[in-house]
Amino acid sequence: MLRADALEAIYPELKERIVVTIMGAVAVELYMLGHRANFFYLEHAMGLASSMGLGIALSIPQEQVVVIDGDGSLLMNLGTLSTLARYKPGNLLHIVFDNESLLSVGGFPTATSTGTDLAGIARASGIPRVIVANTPDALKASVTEALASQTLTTIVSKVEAIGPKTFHMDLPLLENRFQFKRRLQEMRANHQ
Ligand SMILES: Cc1ncc(C[n+]2csc(CCOP(=O)(O)OP(=O)(O)O)c2C)c(N)n1
Ligand SMILES: [Mg+2]
Repeated sequence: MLRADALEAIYPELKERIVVTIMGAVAVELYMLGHRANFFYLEHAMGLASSMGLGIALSIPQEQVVVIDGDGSLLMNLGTLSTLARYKPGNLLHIVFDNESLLSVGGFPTATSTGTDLAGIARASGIPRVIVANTPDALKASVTEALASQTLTTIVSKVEAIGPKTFHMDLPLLENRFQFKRRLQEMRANHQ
């Protein structure tokens, strides 16, 4: 499946939720579907979108947080799975798009192209719900189920190593950062 199609299928579930993505192709694909102040595209800090999502999920337990990760990014920070599993926030959904490639920097193959199984690593790390969803419909159903389950879930979706034609986003990092921070503050205030 194309990741752009997968994102389109789940966009209605993402729209109102706190979303943290890795940098590069997937950030642009989500941005092109419609930017929201509750979306943050984590540039530079490769591998740490799930760590940031964990911190937000723990500090705003009334809101659901969705992390959009990549195979290369997750492989760089595998310890995040054991940390997520240790704290198990029920309001966190971790989606990993596995294109077996460092697509955003030219398409070098990652270890998932030679057999590393990220869903298996997530299970062995203690993530309570781990789902593999390889079609847009299956992903949409898994996302809906995961959000309803109130249980920490990692969904791994194999996607083609195809990205957007342009990586241009008319949204500087700092603008996104301040906009997102203000939105989180509003969300927290709504629960006080
Ligand atoms: C510490 C660090 N190393 C390398 C990079 C360069 N870099 C940016 S995106 C990326 C690839 C990310 O791969 P993946 O998570 O699989 O996402 P994809 O590009 O395939 O969507 C790399 C290597 C970086 N930004 N930071
Ligand atoms: Mg990748």
